Amino acid sequence: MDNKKGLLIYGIAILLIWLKTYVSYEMNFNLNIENGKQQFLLIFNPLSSIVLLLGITLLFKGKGQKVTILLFSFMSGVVLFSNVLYYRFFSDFITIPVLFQTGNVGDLGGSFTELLAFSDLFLFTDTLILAILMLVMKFEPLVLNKRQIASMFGAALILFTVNLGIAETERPQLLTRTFDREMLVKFIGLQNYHVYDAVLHTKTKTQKVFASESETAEVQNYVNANYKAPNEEMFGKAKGKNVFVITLESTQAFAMEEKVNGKEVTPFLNQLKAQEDTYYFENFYHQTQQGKTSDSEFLLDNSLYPLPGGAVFFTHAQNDYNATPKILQDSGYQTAALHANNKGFWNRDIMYQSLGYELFFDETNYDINESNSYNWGMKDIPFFEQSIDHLNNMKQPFYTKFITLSNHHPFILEEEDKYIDELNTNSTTVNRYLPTVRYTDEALKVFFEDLKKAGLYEDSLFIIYGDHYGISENHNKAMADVIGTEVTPFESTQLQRVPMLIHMPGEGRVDNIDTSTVSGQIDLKPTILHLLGIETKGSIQFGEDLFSPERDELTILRDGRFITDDIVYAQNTFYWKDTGEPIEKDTQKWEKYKEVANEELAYSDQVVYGDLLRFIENSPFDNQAE
Ligand code: GP9
Ligand code: MN
Repeated sequence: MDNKKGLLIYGIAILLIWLKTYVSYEMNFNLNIENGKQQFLLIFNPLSSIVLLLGITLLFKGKGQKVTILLFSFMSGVVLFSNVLYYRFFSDFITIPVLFQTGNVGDLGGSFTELLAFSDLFLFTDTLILAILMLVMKFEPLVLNKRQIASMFGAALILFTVNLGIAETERPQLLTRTFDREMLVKFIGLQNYHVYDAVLHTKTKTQKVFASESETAEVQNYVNANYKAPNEEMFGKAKGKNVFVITLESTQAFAMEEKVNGKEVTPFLNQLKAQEDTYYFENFYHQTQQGKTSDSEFLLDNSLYPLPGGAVFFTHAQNDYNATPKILQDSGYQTAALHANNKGFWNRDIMYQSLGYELFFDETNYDINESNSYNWGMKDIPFFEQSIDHLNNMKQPFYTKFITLSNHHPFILEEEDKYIDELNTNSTTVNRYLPTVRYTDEALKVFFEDLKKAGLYEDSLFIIYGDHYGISENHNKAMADVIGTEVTPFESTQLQRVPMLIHMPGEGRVDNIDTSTVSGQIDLKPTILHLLGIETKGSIQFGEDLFSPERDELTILRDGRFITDDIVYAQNTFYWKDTGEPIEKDTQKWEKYKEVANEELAYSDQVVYGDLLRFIENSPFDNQAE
């Protein structure tokens, strides 16, 4: 039988759907194409899914083939159309969970007709053209043998592999890290993104189905046994105060000790640290994994560990949480997150709702232009300056979280923002790092001055901490020059310390507080709540109040490394903390901590995977902070 006409129709179908998808990307979404490779990916990415879908139509014979070709072309229009509408309203792409979330898509209802545009008809023209062509050309369904059909699927797989391969050169670990919907759509295409989202969603759902209430009791027993009572003098010390949590992008603690040509890298933080009304915790570690900033936010607000792989902000945003902002909202606080970036990044727009942030000031709430943005976007100084207006409009007391951005890899600055010189090692990343840290330090200084002017400084609690490392292990050689010693697994672990300051203007110092306690981001939630006079006993959390006199000197990093007051455990080796030397014998004393660390991480993962907090009906915090 002559397949020519049929093949022609298939060819036209591929071209039309491809063209429609690409034109729609350009017309309807703001995908921030940064270079030629990204442009190529955008053009190329619809192809693999189109070939796959049309491959499926080949499994049908006769009329069925005709119908499925038209159906798939129409369905691809529906997928595009739904996303276009959603995007016009939310500037984001649809995820499966939001489809079931009434508060989100439900909002669309009223303005549905207003969101329609005449040009949307274009999304269905390919179906119309194909239908007409089939009639006019008297389309004869293709009759192919199994091998030919299989090769169509093979082609789809090859196309996708090539697509992903190129995308990974642009952003490594694109699928495992899952950080940004916009990036996923831009790099692997809208249809593939939906498949990816569906797989992720199904995996999460299945794990949840098998979780039970009895597991919750087990975890509850574990955390109850580890609960540490607050320091009596610190409990409630910040009651009723406004809270400012400031996340310092990529800032490691070592930077605070550095000087470049005689100039401090963090003069403002250093001066703040030296004040009577500031507590500086010098052995405070970040505990983030692939979710980077979002992992630090997860630790901060939940006192749960982030996940060993992927970003929990993406994978488990639908869980029930008993997060700090939610607890504080229940206690009469207004809560807000402020971050001048795309709100879908790290799935923040969705996750923040689960965590109880009433407001999210994202890039659309800031006046961002060429003169006040560089590198990743809005610079920290204008970000803080413009945040004052938002704060002025908030109801007090408030809980606010600020996420800075300027000190982000690749650490580039405009000339006017360089307060100190670059270093001179063999790594440009390391060389540029300290001047960008210095810039953010300046931004903090400006922020504090502005807060004073706005009358928002005095009656406040400030929590300032670094989110994660800025310099990865790839730069160990250059880092050895900076810290003056070889970066062994021990040193590398110690480099995971990030700044951590608690500042309460005008509050005198409480004696006998051990600020050298081994600690981490997991400890933030009970610390903050206790300072605000809210008891956390009985709640599921893995951290311990930083001020508690009963603290265990053990901090567990997400990858299984741990630190006590005497030792560091990294790469299967115990190291003495004071000398950094490996401990050669008599390590039994420390072995048990390996199990403790694994047990604790496993319990925390169980809470997240099983969505166990949904089994706890009444938050133990209800109505506590009068
Ligand atoms: C993006 C910012 C940086 O909004 O928080 O994220 P990171 O790459 O550090 O995780
Ligand atoms: Mn970060």
